[in-house]
Order: sequence, then structure tokens, then C-alpha cells
Amino acid sequence: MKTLVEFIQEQQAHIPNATGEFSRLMNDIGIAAKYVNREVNKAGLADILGFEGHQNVQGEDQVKLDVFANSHFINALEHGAQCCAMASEENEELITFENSYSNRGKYVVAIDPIDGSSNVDVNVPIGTIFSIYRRKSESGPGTIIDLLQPGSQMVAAGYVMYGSSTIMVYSAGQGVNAFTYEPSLGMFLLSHTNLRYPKDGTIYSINEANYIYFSEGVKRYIKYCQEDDKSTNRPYMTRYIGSLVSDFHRNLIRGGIFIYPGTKKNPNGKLRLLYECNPMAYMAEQAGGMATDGMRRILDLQPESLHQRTPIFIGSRNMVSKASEFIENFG
Ligand code: P6P
Repeated sequence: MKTLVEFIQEQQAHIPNATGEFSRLMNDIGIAAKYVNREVNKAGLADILGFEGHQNVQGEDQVKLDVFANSHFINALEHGAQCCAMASEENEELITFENSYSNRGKYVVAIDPIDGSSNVDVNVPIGTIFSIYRRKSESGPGTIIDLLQPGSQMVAAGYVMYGSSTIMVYSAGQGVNAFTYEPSLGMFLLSHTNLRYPKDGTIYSINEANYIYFSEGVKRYIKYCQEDDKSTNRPYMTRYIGSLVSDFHRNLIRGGIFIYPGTKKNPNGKLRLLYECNPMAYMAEQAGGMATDGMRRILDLQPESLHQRTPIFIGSRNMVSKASEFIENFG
């Protein structure tokens, strides 16, 4: 079995002029994920449930696990000194570090420390989502410009899913690989190599409770998924966990499409570009899939602010293309 650390070292060997800084950054994320994993696994016991008593930038009650995870990832990256700034779902403003070591860091990280935290108290799998960019500023603390880069500039992205087992899935541009956590060893072990979407899938994931607020194109695509046509394996199956990492991971393994579209109430949808849609879109493309906002490639979108939202259609290439046709033809 190959550990995450060994795999990262091996990948570094393929990167010309690699100096080990990226490897160190990835290992820092892996260490923080172990701490979070331990807390998630005892969430029901450690009185970690219940709301922290104040709200995060999204106006949502902050669950203690959010706070715990956020602080661990920030501390790990600050002390690893490879990251000069961060954007986090839990922090309204850009996160920079006072210590001079971090300010020499070459990278910046956008992170959702616990995505789907409202699922914690019903034991539905939750996840951490992260994306890594090279800084653009020359020196000193990172700046917001370093974080507002299009996803096409990403150097790596990944997620940790705290589910029936804990798995870290990431890509640094050489395909997507997954590492399952072995708690008795305290290590992430390579369990899935070069994950690829099946070109076609038969699962569609969307919260149909919002049906009346969807555009005509989305409504017609949903009906297309439900039509009886054995030659195209329809009707498809609908699967929706309400935890992005879980819905994404299932579709990556089995094939499928996840859609969180804009609605009449929320034209830009719900999911955040920087630390939810961009990292997932990067991994989807690395796995042979596709990710658009219904019309444009997610990774081409130019972010204007840290917490901006975007509609997202992501998954098996042929399914996303078909959905985009409906959006194009019916709006
Ligand atoms: P809805 C969880 O709150 C989350 O941010 C994602 O993990 C998930 O895909 C989405 O929101 C679910 O949203 O509106 O369907 O409950």
C-alpha cells in the first residue's frame, strides 16, 4: 500500500524544478484533515454539536465543527509556511498571516473547511473542499488578487469526505487519485488510482423542491431525465444527498450529473465559486468530466469576490453537454 506522503513525494519527482514546497503544503492539509476526521467521528459524543451561537458570513448558524475545522486548517497552513493567504467559507475577509515565514509562501488556498455542516447531526457524510493556486503578488502577505484567479490557474484541488470511511481525493494536474484513511495506522493509503468519470451516467442529482423556481431549460432537462427511453437508459435514477462532496463523489465513481442551478429566487444559485465549484470543476475535468454554469466553463469564470455564487452543472461529459443544450435552447 502506498501512503499519501509517498504518493506526493513520487508526484513531486515528475515536476521539473519542484522544491518540495507544494508537497509540504499538501501534507499540511492531510495532517489537518486527520484532526478534523477525529472530531467528526466523535461529533455525537463530544458535545461538538449545537450551534456556536453566532453566524458565519453566509448568515448560517455556525456549528462548532465548522469553527474547529476552520481553525485547524488555518493553523496547519500558517505553520507550514507555504501558504501566504487563504479564503475560507467561514471568514468574510481574506486571511493573511503576520509571520514572515508564511509571507514567503508561494501558494494561496481557498477552502470550505466543513461543507454541508448542517448534515453533522444526522450523520450524513460531510466534507472539506480545497483549491491551491500559485500567488501572483511578489512578496509579503498574500492579497485578494492572489485569490481571485480563474479556476484554470489552479495547481491542485481536492476534498476530504468524512463518511462511512474517510477518503481524500485530489488532483495536482496528473489525474485524480483517492486515499482512504486507515485509523489504526493514522495514514491515508492510496485506494483509487486515476479515477475517471464513466462518459455516460444514469444518475441526476438536483433538489427538485426548487422545481417551480427553475428556468425552462432546467425543467425540460429534468423531464428528459424522467422519460422512458431504454435506448438511452432512461429514465435515469435520481440521487440527492444534500452534501456536495457526497453527491459529487458518488457521481464520479458511478457516473452522473449534479446540478445546482440559478433560480428565480437566487439567480446565481447557492454554491460558492472559489471554494466549492472551482475545485470540483478542476477535479471533474481531470477525471474526464465537465463543469459549466449552464453555458460557460466554470474554470473560465473570473471571480469578482471571495464568496460569490455560481450555478453549476457538473459530472459525466455527455450528461453535462446534454443539459447545456436544454439551457441553450430553452433558457
Ligand atoms: P440544498 C450543503 O449545505 C451545501 O452547501 C452543499 O454541500 C449541498 O450540495 C447544497 O448545499 C445543498 O443545498 O438547497 O439542496 O439543501
